[in-house]
Amino acid sequence: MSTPQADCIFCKIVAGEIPATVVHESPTVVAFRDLTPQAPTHVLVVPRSHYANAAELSAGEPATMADLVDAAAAVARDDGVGEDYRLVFNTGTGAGQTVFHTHLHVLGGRPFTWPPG
Ligand code: IU
Repeated sequence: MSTPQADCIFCKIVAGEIPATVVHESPTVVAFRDLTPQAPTHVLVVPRSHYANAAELSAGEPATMADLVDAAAAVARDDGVGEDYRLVFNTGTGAGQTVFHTHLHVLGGRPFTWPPG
């Protein structure tokens, strides 16, 4: 679904109905700081349209998926972590997804290990 969902918190942030610290905007995406940061830079890049996860966005609006990645790179550059950052899409509750509006985590500003937890 690409229409706003009444019960979706990220749709409300995109609409400006819930406050967020927005760091980047374009006609297709909004980026804002995560409320519970897991790194010095922790920003969520979301499409303005509602899709439940990365695969649904890619199928429905492939160009916007590229916009998400481009916005993430701009956010990392603007935060001064542009050489070393991690991009994450959690998909499904078993993988840690808690908000079912596609969001790309941009994490940076500290070392990261692999495999992730
Ligand atoms: P997840 O991949 O679905 O687990 O990520 C959801 C993220 O959204 C998580 O890091 C939360 O801290 C973050 N978040 C937020 O920044 N603002 C909110 O109002 C809510 C969740 I709800």
